Amino acid sequence: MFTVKSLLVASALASTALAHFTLDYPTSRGFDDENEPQFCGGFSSVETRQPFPLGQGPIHIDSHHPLATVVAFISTSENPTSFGDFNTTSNGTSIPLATPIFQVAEGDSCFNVDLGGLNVGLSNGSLVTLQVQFDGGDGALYQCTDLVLIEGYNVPSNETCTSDAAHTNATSSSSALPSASATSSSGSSATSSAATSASASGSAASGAASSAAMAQKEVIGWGLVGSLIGLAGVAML
Ligand SMILES: *[C@@H]1O[C@H](CO)[C@@H](O)[C@H](O)[C@H]1NC(C)=O
Ligand SMILES: *[C@@H]1O[C@H](CO)[C@@H](O)[C@H](O)[C@H]1NC(C)=O
Ligand SMILES: *[C@@H]1O[C@H](CO)[C@@H](O)[C@H](O)[C@H]1NC(C)=O
Ligand SMILES: *[C@@H]1O[C@H](CO)[C@@H](O)[C@H](O)[C@H]1NC(C)=O
Ligand SMILES: *[C@@H]1O[C@H](CO)[C@@H](O)[C@H](O)[C@H]1NC(C)=O
Ligand SMILES: [Cu+2]
Repeated sequence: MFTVKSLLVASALASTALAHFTLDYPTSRGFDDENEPQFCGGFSSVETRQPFPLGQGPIHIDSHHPLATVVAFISTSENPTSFGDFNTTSNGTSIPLATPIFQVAEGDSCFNVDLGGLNVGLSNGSLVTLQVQFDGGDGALYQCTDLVLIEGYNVPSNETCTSDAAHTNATSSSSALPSASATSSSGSSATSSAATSASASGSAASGAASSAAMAQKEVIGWGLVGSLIGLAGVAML
């Protein structure tokens, strides 16, 4: 029994190790480490919309990986259900990425977006969903937050970026668009915009992206092993 208990503990630890990154401001729809590779981190419904500046506003994330590649993009759909909804508006206008592709170190990072400046017709009161794509070497992960854009909205003063990671550590310009792979709504094939744009710009991030795909399978494998160990434990108890 002692061995089984050890295995159960090991399985719990393996799951905890998947706590890849969190979106801390604006508040995320939700966080579930196992589902973070999926569209919107597995949270597919719109949550309470938070006020957010129509002009420059800050986004806070917390990375649990030594080095990660990050990009943010928005949907102007009131209920986005696919990566394609983050690519074009309802009338077919392309939506630029909300940030350059950039890198962050482990821990808290802050970066600014200027959603009104994307020139996709946003104005005071516009409803958008912002999605952050993060790749720390074990595959692309996602978090979403639902916003209502307010002209002149003042964010809480402690949320203002003291250093803007998106512009300090950019590996590409922000003119790239979410790419073809963004059609898929499955997490694994949706390494999407960041990976494609990064390789187009010749960045080292592309290598990271392909090794990330393999690493992601490894993570899924560990999840299965964990579940099997868990089942075995239950059966023996
Ligand atoms: C589509 O919508 C955008 C934003 O509202 C607007 O600027 C653009 O002119 C529209 N384009 C067409 C083809 O209707
Ligand atoms: C923006 O909209 C809010 C309500 O949605 C309103 O209270 C505010 O006055 C508007 N601001 C401007 C500059 O129009
Ligand atoms: C700002 O303050 C709020 C409320 O005290 C807190 O929940 C949040 O974590 C703080 N944000 C930062 C970036 O420290
Ligand atoms: C930029 O990336 C480096 C690691 O490449 C990291 O140490 C640094 O903190 C990052 N800067 C910001 C503002 O996140
Ligand atoms: C995204 O927009 C670009 C540019 O308009 C287009 O080439 C691409 O096919 C679109 N991808 C999706 C998934 O809609
Ligand atoms: Cu991770």
